[in-house]
Amino acid sequence: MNILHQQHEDRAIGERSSVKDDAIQQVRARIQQATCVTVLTGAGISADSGVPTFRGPEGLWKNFRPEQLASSKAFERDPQLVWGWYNWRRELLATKTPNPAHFALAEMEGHVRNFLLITQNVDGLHITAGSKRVAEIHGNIWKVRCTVCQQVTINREVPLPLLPSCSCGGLLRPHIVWFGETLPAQVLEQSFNALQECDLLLIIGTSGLVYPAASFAPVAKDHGAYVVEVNLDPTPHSDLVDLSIQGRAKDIVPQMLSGVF
Ligand code: BV8
Ligand code: ZN
Repeated sequence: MNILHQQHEDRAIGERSSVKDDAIQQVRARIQQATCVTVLTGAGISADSGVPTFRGPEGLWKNFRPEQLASSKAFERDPQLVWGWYNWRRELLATKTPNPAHFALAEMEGHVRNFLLITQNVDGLHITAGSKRVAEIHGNIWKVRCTVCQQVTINREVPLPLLPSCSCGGLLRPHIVWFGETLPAQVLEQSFNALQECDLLLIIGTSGLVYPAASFAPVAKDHGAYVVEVNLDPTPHSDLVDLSIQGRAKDIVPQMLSGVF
């Protein structure tokens, strides 16, 4: 790389980082002004904790299409295979801890009167980081539900028996929303209210491909919210949002909140 090109490259990097710094400064100002903040997170926020994302290179679905495992049809067909997969993820997650992005959001919650963190993640890391006002719209991998009496219990046993059963004798399943299953009405209503009322929506680490979560940003935008996206790669939302900041959540999110409160 010749000197000129190097200088040009440095200038571009310099320019890019100054653009990013300006963007982060703008978000800080928006957070300071905001009275109602909603946050939407996806697998990307947990990537920096070593949790594989769904569509990333080490993505969970690398070998399996989502429908093959995360669906009631797959569970009816072969509950042992589905439980084998969820046990593998539970063992992996049992060794993972929240990263600075999770902690920054838990910190932020303490300073904003109207706040809701909507997550697509089932890893429970937001709650572990101290977030309280959380809507886990796709469920939680540490909860199980009986397919007979529908009782929901928290179970952090690792590993679980391959076909875990309930006290009533019924087969347990992960208390998770599978593809083709509707989201619980309560968290959907809570989420849509927060999207319609917020004056700032932060979208962090999601590819924006899975519905209904993929429809949330337009709802907030249509109700006048300022929408900011933080993601490693561009997404279908990047043209819709007011500000799209590319980078790692563990770096960008704490910067967005530093010095604000
Ligand atoms: C339903 C639990 C009623 C399981 C999950 C409309 C149009 C088309 C299809 C549909 C539609 N409506 C419904 C559907 C069908 C389906 C759907 O959306 N299919 C998709 C594939 C097209 N939706 C459903 O089935 C939903 N139910 O709608 O019921 C109904 C039913 C039938 C028909 C009509 C209506 C249920 C969806 C929920 C399924 N369960 N999870 C489990 O976890 O085991 S979804 C699961 O996948 C996750 O929870 C998450 O939602 C999604 C993965 O997306 P992301 O989290 O965004 O992760 P991904 O890897 O894709 O992206 C990570 C991003 O992070 C990347 O952009 C990357 O660049 C970035 N990143 C990486 N590292 C970092 C980073 N960013 C920052 N920092 C880093 N370090
Ligand atoms: Zn039962």
